[in-house]
Amino acid sequence: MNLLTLFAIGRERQPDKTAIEFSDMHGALAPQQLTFASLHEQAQRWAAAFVRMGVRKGDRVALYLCNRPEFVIAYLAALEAGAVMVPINLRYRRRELSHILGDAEPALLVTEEAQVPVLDELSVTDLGPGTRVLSVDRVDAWLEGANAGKPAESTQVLPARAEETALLMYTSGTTGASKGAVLSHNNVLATVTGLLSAWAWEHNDVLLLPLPLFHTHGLVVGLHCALAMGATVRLRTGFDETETVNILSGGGATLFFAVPTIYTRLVELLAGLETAPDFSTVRLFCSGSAPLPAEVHNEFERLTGKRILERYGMTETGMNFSNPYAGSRIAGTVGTPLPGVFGRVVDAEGRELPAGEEGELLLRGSNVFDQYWRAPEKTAESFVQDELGNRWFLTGDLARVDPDTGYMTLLGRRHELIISGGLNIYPREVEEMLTTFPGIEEAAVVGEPDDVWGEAPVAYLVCSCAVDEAALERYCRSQLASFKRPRRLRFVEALPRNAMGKIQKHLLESGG
Ligand code: MCA
Ligand code: AMP
Repeated sequence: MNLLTLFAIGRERQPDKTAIEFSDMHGALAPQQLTFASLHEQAQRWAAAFVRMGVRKGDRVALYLCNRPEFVIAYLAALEAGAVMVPINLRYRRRELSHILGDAEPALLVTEEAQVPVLDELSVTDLGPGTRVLSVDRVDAWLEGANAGKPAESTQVLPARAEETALLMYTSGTTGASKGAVLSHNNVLATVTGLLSAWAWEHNDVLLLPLPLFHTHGLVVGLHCALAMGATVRLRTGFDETETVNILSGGGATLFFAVPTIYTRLVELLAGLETAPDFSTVRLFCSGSAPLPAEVHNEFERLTGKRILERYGMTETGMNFSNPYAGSRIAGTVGTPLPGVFGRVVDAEGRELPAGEEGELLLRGSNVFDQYWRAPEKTAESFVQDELGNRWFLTGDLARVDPDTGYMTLLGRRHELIISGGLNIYPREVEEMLTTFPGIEEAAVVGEPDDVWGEAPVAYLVCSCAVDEAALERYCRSQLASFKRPRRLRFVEALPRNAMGKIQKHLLESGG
């Protein structure tokens, strides 16, 4: 079994049903509807072209695309061609792109016309000599070119085995540069099959999906489950409050998956309406990727009568814990392990702690990745073996299991990760970038609570001369994805350090 065989089960149930209903909230792309059969047929044509262009089994095919049907076609085509798909965050700019492309060395980079200005900034070295760039907006031209005069049998590819790699997903690294999590078909299948049963997916489900397909949440939790079940995805290029409320109250979706920031924004909108919209046809609202504040959880229920199901996952592991579909969903918790996932909370010495005590969460299960791409040392640091020889992944998340309910609460992170609107920011990366700006000698970036984004990065700067804030802002925008840009700058004489010279960030976080 591989991902394509799982998707075939969904497709063959009702090939003429709508797989993807797409509309672009920005109005730049035309609305589209694709049936399962036509999605499959196009993916096969694209796959044949990919193979004829030289994509071989195990090669990487990177996607730098917004949410649109062509993302799904290109992804399925990459799998059909036996390749590994590398999704890239669309907000990434030259420095971030250059790192990922240099590390993944894709044979193909599939993109769209709207991204050409960003890609134009890349040099040949950024891109790598072996990477060919294709725009989905010029698909006819390259399909024709690739297929001209080549025999059809040259495109036959052996189906991927379960242990072969399906996805290379980049996740922010504690050391600044992001690292690629290597996910096998098996890893992803484990998450998908676990969720299909845990959340009682049905083939007549309709999922409204505003989340980007370049992250696990949109791609695996959303798209994969729908394809496997033969359910329809209403794919959006982003989140629009009003359209969301209209679709959900108009019987247009049975499922809605989002990050806490989206629920915060929905609550704000709903609280201002004179009459509460009727969401009775939506059977499940899910939240994940960052902590859902209990206040938003409860307020959403008060306004809609619907209790959000909160779950917990990671790029490296797919989904791990979930509140129950049938049963009590407790605010501030992520519930219990999904089928086949094992969790253990340990102290600093790695000893397992009893329920009720706080420690780092370790995970194992078929869903857990095997290694970071081309980074054996980082891989080795990220796993420990127990007395029985089981390999546990160190999540870096601090957790406690309630001794009465057995539900887990996430308490924070061992590393300094900031999560803004469901997107990860590693302070070290921002700090390193800031100190390349003339006049900035030292920088410390910390997360501060933010009503909408959950957390926002704030930079404390030690400067040798006056710094032009507007110029610094422009510089940040050119060097970093915009969500990583510090939202506030605080100029200080010196950063607080301990006797070892290490910056004491907790003093900055408390405003000291
Ligand atoms: C957009 N902006 C942000 C963020 N998103 N700033 C901080 N944090 C953010 N997350 C800024 C832009 O830079 C821009 O700033 C301004 O907001 C408007 O941008 P726009 O694109 O219009 O924003 P939006 O469409 O309203 O986006 C908000 C969003 C989005 C829908 C909440 O951030 C989003 O899709 N977040 C979810 C990402 C996700 O799927 N995460 C899962 C990964 P300016 O105007 O200054 O330029 S984690 C995961 O997959 C794990 C496994 C898991 O458990 O799920
Ligand atoms: P990523 O590296 O993008 O895969 O993000 C994974 C991280 O998001 C996890 O290690 C958690 O810290 C965080 N996360 C995901 N879901 C939740 C949740 N429901 N509550 C709190 N944190 C979460």
